Amino acid sequence: MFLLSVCKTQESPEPYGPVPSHAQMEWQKMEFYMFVHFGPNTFTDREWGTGEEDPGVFNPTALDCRQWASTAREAGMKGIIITAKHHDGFCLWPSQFSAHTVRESPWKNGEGDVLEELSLACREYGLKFGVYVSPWDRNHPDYGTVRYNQVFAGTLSEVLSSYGPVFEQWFDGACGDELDAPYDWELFHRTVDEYQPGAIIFSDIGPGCRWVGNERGIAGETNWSRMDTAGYTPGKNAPPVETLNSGVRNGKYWIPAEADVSLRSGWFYSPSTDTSLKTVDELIEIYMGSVGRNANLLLNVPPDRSGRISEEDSLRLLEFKRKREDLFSSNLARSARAKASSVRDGNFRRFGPGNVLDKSYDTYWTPERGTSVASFTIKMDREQTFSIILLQEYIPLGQRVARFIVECINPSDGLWQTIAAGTTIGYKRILTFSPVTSSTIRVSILEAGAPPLVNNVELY
Ligand code: FUL
Repeated sequence: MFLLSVCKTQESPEPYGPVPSHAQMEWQKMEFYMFVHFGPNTFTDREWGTGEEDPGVFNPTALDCRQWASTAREAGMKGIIITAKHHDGFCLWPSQFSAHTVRESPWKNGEGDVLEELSLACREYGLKFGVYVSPWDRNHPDYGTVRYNQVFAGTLSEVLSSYGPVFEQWFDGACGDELDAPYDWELFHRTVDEYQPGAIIFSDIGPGCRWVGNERGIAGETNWSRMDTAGYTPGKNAPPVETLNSGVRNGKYWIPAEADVSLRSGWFYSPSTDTSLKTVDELIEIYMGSVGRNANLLLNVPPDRSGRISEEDSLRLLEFKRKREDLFSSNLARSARAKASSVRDGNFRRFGPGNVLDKSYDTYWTPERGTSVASFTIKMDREQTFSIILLQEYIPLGQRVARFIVECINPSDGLWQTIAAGTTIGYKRILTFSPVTSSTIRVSILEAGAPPLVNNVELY
C-alpha cells in the first residue's frame, strides 16, 4: 500500500492533446537560425527569376560558406537553411535532374557545389544544415506535367541524400502558375521522410512546422503550436493568415510556428537594399515577436555578389546579439525562492515551484491534480527593478495555458499590482512592460486546458 502511494505521487501528468515529436522538440530548442537566399537572383536584382536567366550570371568571385557559418555562429544562430533551388529552378548543386545548375555556370569552371561547401562549413561550426527546395520551377521543361512530380521527388532525394543530416526541409507555397498537374505533396513528404526521417518539414500546414502567416517575423500574441490541416494544401489553398499566425487552440496536430523575415528589404541581395538593413531595435522587436511568442525565428541574411555576407550585415547581426546579451544577462529571479498555490500530490521535489527557478528544462511546477487555475510566487531577497518576464511551459506534455497574469507587490502600498497579462505561453513567452521595482512577483494561470506545467521563469 505504502509503495503504491509512493508510486502514485511520482506519476507524471498525462499528456494533453497532441505533443511534439523528439525532432520537433530539438527543433524548438534551436529558437534562432539563418535563412540564406542565394542564386542567379543575387546577380540580377530580382526576387523571382524567370528561369530564363543565363547560368553565366551566377559567378560569385569569392564565395565563402565558412564565412556565412562563422557569421551565423557569432550571431548566436543554431543553423542555416539555404535556397538550394528557388522558383527560377537554378540548382546550387550539380543536379542530374536539371540542366540549369552550378555545373552550367562559370563559377569554379562548373565544378562547384554550394550545398557541399555549406554543409561542410555548418558541420565545422557546429550548426545544423537545412534546405529550401522550391516545387515551383520556372525553368524545368517537365514543370506543370504529371512527370514533374517524379522529377521533383528525384531532385529532393538527391539533395537529401548527399550532404549529411538535414534538420529542416523548407517547402515554399508560392506559385505564380496555373498547374495542369497538382503537386503530389504526399510523395514529396514521403521522400523527405525516407531520406531524412529526422528533418522537420516546413510548409503552410507543416507537418513539422508551419509558416507564421507573414514575412515580418511576427507571431500572434496568442500562438498555439496546434493546427487543423484538413481541407488545406500549401500555397493558394493554405489556411487564413490569421490562423497561421495564432494556431488553433484545440487543433488536432502539433505544428509549431516558424517566423521568417529578411534583414534587408528583399530576400535576395541587391545593391539597392544596401541601405535597408533592419535596425537593432527592429530586430529586438522581431525577436520578442517570434521567439518571445512561442515561434522560432528564421532570419534571412543574403550573401552579396562576391558570395560573402557583407560587413554591414555581419556587424548588424553582432550588434543584435550584443543587445540580446545585455537584455538577458542577469536573471534577477535566479536566487529567488518560490511558493505555489498548490503542488501535485504535495510532491514538492518532483512538482514543486522551485522547479521554475532551476536550470533544468525537464523539471516543472504543476498544481494539484484537476486544478487548472493556479499560481506561483517568486520572492527575491531584496527589491529589484525589472521590465521583462520570460516564461516557459513544459511542452513535451502538450500546450495548456490559455490566459495568465503577472503581478508584483508594489512596495509603496504593499498591494498586488498587475504588470503584464497574456494568453498562450508555449515553449517560450517573453513579456515586456514599463520598469517596476519589487521583491515579489506572482504568476497566475487563469485558464488552461489541463493543469499547467511551468518549467521556467526569468526576470530582467
Ligand atoms: C516566398 C518566396 O516566394 C520568396 O521568394 C521567398 O523565398 C520567401 C521566403 O518565400 O514565398
